[in-house]
Order: sequence, then C-alpha cells, then structure tokens
Amino acid sequence: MTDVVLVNPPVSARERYGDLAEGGSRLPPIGLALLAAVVREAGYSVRVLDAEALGIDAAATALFVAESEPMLVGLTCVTMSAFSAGQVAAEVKSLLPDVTIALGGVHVTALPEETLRALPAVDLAALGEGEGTLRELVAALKNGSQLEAVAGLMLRGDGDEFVRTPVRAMLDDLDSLPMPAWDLLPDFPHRYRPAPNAFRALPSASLVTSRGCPGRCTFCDRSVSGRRVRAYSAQYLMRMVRVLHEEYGVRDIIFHDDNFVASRSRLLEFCDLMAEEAPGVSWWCTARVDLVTPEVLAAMKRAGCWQIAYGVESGSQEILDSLCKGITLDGIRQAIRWTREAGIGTRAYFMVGVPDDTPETLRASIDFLLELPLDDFHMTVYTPYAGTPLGDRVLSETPGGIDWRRCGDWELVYSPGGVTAAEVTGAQREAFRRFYARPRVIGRYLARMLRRPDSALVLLGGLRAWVRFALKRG
Ligand code: B12
Ligand code: SF4
Repeated sequence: MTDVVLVNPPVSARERYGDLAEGGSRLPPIGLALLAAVVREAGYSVRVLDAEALGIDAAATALFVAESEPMLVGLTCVTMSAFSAGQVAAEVKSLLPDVTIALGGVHVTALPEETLRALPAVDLAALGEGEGTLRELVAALKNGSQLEAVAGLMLRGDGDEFVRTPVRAMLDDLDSLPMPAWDLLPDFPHRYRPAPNAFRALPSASLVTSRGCPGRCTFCDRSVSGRRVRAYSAQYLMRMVRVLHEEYGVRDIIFHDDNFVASRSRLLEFCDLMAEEAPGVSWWCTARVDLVTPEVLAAMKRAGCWQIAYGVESGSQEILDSLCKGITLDGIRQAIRWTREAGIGTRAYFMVGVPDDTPETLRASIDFLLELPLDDFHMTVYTPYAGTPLGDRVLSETPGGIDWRRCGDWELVYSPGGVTAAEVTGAQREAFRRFYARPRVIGRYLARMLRRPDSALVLLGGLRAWVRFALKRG
C-alpha cells in the first residue's frame, strides 16, 4: 500500500502540438515532483505516475494506480488535460470506490466549481500552491480529521453545493522546500527531452526556480504563481544544478520560470557561483526584454547561458499595448542586439490570434520576426485561459464556452473578430516557412547537427515537422 499516488494524466504529443508533434517536447512534471518530495519528507509513502511520459491511456493509468492501493490519488492538470484527468479519476473510482481523488493545477485553481461539476469522479480540488495543502490533506485523511480545516481546498457539499476552505497563503520561502523527487519520475532524465531546438546537450532537465511575475500582461495565466516574485536563493539553485549534474548526469538545464531574470541580485549571484564552480552544465532561460543589460548578459554568458527566450508576442506596438505587455518594439530590438553581442543565442515567443489582431498586425508580426536577428522562434495561437483578464473577457463573450481539450496554444478556439482562423493559421505557417527557409538558419541547424551528432536525428525530426507544418495547406 502507498499513501499517495500523484498522477500526470495522459496527453499525447499530437493533442499537445497538433501537426508539430514531432517538434515538441516531453518534460518532467515539475509540480508533481515537488509535491512528491514534500509528501515523502513528511513521512508518507508516495509514487508518481507520469502517464504522459509513459504513453499509457487512462485505463492503464488507473490499473497502475490501483496496484498501489493508495489512500489518496492526486491528479494535476492544465486546461487541455482536465478531461483526461477526469477520465483517469473515473477509471480509478471504478477500481477503488473508496479512494479519495484530489485535483490541482492552474486550470482547477482558476475554475474550481466548473471543473468539479464537469469531472464528477474527482472528490476535491486543491487551489493555488499545493505543498502545504497536500501535506495537511494527507495528514487529515490519515488521522480521519475534518478536511474543512485544511486551507486551500474546494470540497463537495450537499447536492450541487461546494465548500471552500480558507485561502492558502502563498509560500514565501522556497528554500524551505525539499528538492523535487526526480528519483520518482520514470527513468529520469532519459525519458524526457526538450523540443529539438531547445537543448545544447542531453540529458537535459527543466526547473522552475521562482514563482510570480509583477507584469500586467492580460493574456498570462498566473492563477497559481501570482504577481509577487518569490525565488529560491542562488545557493539553493546552485545545489539543484549540482544534484542534477552529479546524481543524474544532466548536462543542460532550462529555467522555465515565468521570468528567470526578475531578481537581478539573485541572477548575478547565481551567475557568479556558476562561473566560479563551472559544474559543466549549460543552460537557457526566459526573460523580459526590459530587464536585461549588457552587464547582466555578460555575467550570464560567463555562467554558461547559451540562449535566452524573450516574450515578444507581436510585431505591432498597438497589439503589445492592448495586451499591456509594457515593452516597445525598439526595446525588443535592443535586447536582441545586446544578447547577440554578448554571445548568447536568441529565441522569441510570438503569439497570433489575439482579440485585436487584424491582417495588418499579423503581417507586422511576420515582418518583425524576419527583421530580428533571431536564432529561433516559436509562434503559438492565443488561447483565452480562465483566470486571466483577457481570457475571462473573451470567455464571457463566447456563448457555449470553449472545449478545454483544444486549449493547447496551437489552435484558434474562439472568434477574434478582426481575423479568421484561416488567416491566423496562414500567418503561423508563413512565419515557420519564411523563418526556417533562410540559408542562415539552415546553415546554423546543419552546424548544430555536425557539432552534436548524438542529437542530429532529433534535430532532423524537428526540422521535418516544422517544414511539413509550414508547407501544409489550410
Ligand atoms: C514549466 C511549464 C511547462 C513545462 C512543464 C510542465 C509540467 N507539466 O510541469 C512544459 C514545457 C512541459 C509545459 C508544457 C505545457 N504547458 Co506549461 N507551463 C509551465 C510554467 C511556465 C510553469 C509551471 C510550473 O512548473 N510551475 C511550478 C510548479 C511547482 O507549479 P504547478 O505545476 O502549477 O504546481 C503547483 C500547483 O499548481 C499545485 N498543484 C498542481 N498539481 C497538483 C495536484 C495536487 C493533487 C495538488 C494538491 C496540488 C497541485 O501545487 C504545485 C506546487 O505548488 C507555467 C506557467 C505558470 N507560471 O504556471 C506554464 C503553463 C502551466 N503551461 C501551459 C500550457 C498551455 C502548457 C501546454 C498545454 C503547452 C503545450 N501545448 O504543450 C503543455 C501541457 C503539458 C502538461 N501535460 O501539463 C499554460 C496552462 C494554461 C492553462 N490554463 O491551461 C501555462 C499556465 C502557461 C500559459 N500559457 O499561461 N509547461
Ligand atoms: S507574460 Fe511574462 S512578463 Fe507578462 S505577466 Fe506573464 S510572465 Fe510576466
């Protein structure tokens, strides 16, 4: 018997990336690895079942869960995996009718009642950050005490009623957390792999080392992480890097924080430690264009940073302003130039199909993408997520709602008004076609394949997916 089984529900690469499946990633469920470590530290037994990584369906997932005869099953989900989580819950309940099933993550945090209504086999929802909530929930179930006393839950009441327990305070001191339980993930790190253009060496791992971002971007989902920045200290971060490298052989790390450079003093301290200790690990991260300077970039380069991904979103200043992004096209140009001058690769995230987009703003984004001296890019489709200011507005104006399963950032799931779905997809395909068909970009890919013959096949697979996507009609 195991006290707790934590489950990442099954979602296929096809469901996540559509036509770009071969160019996608499979990365560890960071939240679950952390929750597992917290449960273990509190003295309970715990397993993690990453059905997405194992490639098993809901029925097989439930069979594995049932083998452990758990007291509590904890499922995580984003919007697109909510129904899959519900399916796993239903299958588990058919095998273990008395087990308690909890659901956590950004989606259920933003839409607790709707989600519990849609997924009847789930007993309760954990809202917001889950470490303290899960620890207390397991203890309460073990002791048979009242769940109403556990902060951060949404419980089922009588009939169609729900009972919300007190709000769970956000964690201030991330250093108080144990290290993620990487040992409980299936064949970590080898079963996991970033997108073909998102690693310099394998095996690679990803980390989220801070929570929260003070930015005001109206499309951004911070249902769990909030606006207040809280971060692991540079020393703790360094310890994580060392453990990943020395115990798991990790050679490249992605810092998937909302905004890794949010705290400059921590960033500089971490860069100094990395440069001093030179643990033989390269890394890349996300950043806002208005938070980097030549000095910061030079320190990052010395510390082994090989790429920075900037949220550029659009080539139209009007669209950037309408999204409250708080950056300018010139600011983007400057950050990309400085990053290149520092010897660090540049990657930009664009988003098409936002409510104010028109054929002209889509054109402006493609022109801007091709103007910037970028090494890589990513162009997703705007998806209205509940809990974000823009998403809530769009959802309230969309009669009949939106199918959660389609909310993976690759498909237009609502009507923006100024552009059609075909125009949005057309812009995306044109961007991929024109970006990758340039001799400079092809040459860089060939050079990467020669430098890293061990990952040449992965890169080729990615290139094939992008070319097929770019050339597809409709
Ligand atoms: C890192 C990251 C990834 C990584 C790793 C994802 C992972 N499964 O861990 C990768 C790159 C693989 C990824 C993939 C995707 N992502 Co992502 N990702 C993030 C990011 C930047 C940070 C998430 C994170 O790890 N945070 C740190 C951990 C500790 O927090 P957490 O996972 O939320 O878990 C905490 C709580 O939610 C809670 N909790 C969670 N589950 C449970 C379960 C129980 C039982 C309990 C008690 C508590 C609990 O406790 C945890 C600890 O506090 C967020 C943005 C954000 N700030 O949230 C987007 C985000 C979650 N991703 C998003 C999306 C859309 C996706 C994809 C669908 C994209 C795609 N098409 O592939 C996939 C979905 C993959 C999947 N099956 O989950 C959206 C989700 C929006 C939504 N409402 O659906 C976000 C919010 C970004 C955005 N667009 O705004 N993602
Ligand atoms: S998009 Fe980036 S900068 Fe804007 S609020 Fe979200 S994390 Fe912060």
